[in-house]
Amino acid sequence: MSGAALARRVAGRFRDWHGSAPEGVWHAPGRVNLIGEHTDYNSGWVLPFALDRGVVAAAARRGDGLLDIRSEQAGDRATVPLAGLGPGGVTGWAAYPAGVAWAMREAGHPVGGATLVIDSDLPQGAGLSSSAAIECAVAIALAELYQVRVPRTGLVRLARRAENEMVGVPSGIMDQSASLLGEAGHALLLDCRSGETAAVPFDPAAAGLALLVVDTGARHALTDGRYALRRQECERAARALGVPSLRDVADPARAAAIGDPVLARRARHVISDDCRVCAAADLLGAHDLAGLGPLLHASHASLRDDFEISWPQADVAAEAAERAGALGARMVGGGFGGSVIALVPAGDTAVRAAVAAGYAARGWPEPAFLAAPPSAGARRLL
Ligand code: GAF
Repeated sequence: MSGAALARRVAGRFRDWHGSAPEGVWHAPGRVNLIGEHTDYNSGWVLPFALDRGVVAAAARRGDGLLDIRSEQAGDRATVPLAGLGPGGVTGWAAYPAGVAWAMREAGHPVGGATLVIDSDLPQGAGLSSSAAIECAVAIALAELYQVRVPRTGLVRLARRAENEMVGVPSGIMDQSASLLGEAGHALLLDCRSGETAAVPFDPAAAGLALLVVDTGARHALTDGRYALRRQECERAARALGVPSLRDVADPARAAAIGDPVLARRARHVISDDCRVCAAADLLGAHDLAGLGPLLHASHASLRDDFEISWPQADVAAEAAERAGALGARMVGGGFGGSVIALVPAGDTAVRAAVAAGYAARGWPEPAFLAAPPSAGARRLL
C-alpha cells in the first residue's frame, strides 16, 4: 500500500472513531539495516535505510490532558492521563506512543493531550522496526501539533528514551535514527558514539540489483530478555578487554584475549561487524554494490555462530538464497526471529522460489517477500 493510501485510510478511521477529521497525518518508516547488527549500543557503526512501509499517526490536540490512543493493529484503545505519567505507568503497545509524550514532557517541551489513531503497513515482529516507527510517527505528530522546535536528532533521542525507559528495552539508537533521518536512495551511515551521520547513496536498481526482504514468519520481540542479555554480555566483554566499549577495539582477533569463550565470541562478532560496516560504506562510495555480497554472507555467519541470535528459518533462507544466486544474504535486526535480506539480481525469481522450496521441504509456512527500496524518512502526509 502506498503511504498516501495508508494516510487516507487512517484519516478515515479517525473520522469513524471521533466524528471529525484529524489535524494531520504523519508517517514514519520502518527500516532495514544493511549491515552492523548489535553494534549501535556498543558505540559502533550501523548502515540502515528507511523502508517505503511504516506507521501512520492521525492526530489532533485535545485540552483535557489525556492521550486517547487507538491502534488499528492491536484493535485496542488506551486512555492515558499525562499528569503523573512515568515508567511502569503504561504497559503493552500503548507504552510506545505514551512513552514519547512522556519523554518530550520530561525534556521540558509543552506537549499536551492528543487524540491519536495509529495504523501500519509494516509487519510486526518482522525485525523491520515497527516499534520505532510508532515512536517516530507520534514524535513528529506531537512536535508539530505543539510547535516543539527540536531538531530531528533530538527527536531521535526522545523516541529512544521512550523505548529504553517507558517500554524497558535497552535498545540502541539505530532504528529511530533510520526512521527519522533516512533519505530516499540512500543508506544512513551512523557513528553511534559521536552521533555523526552521512547519507550514503544506495541505489541497487541502478546497479542491476534489488534488495529483497524475506519475512521468515518467525516472530521476535525485543522485550523477551534475550536482547538485553546480549547487551550485558557485550558490556562484560568490553570490561574484560579493558575498554569503555567494544567500539574501541579495531582488530577482531583481540577478542581471543577474553577468557570466557562465550564473551569472546560476542566480542568478535561486534568488532568484526563494525569493520564490515566501514567496508560496506566504502563499497557504496565506490558504487561497488556487488562487493556487498561477501560482507552480508560474513555478517550472517558471525550473527549465527558468534553472536548466536539467528534462527532456523533465517539460516535456511540465507543459505537457499545464496545457493540460488543471491550475491549475499543475512538476518536483520535484533535476532531470534524476523527477516532476512538478500542482494539479488534485478527481476530475479529464482531466489524467491528456492527459499519458498526450502520452507516447503521442512513443512514451514511460506515466507513473505517484500521489496525494499531505500526510501524517505518520517514526514507529514496529510
Ligand atoms: C534492535 C534495536 F532496537 C537496535 O537498537 C539494534 O540494536 C538492533 O536491534 C540490532 O542491531 O532493532
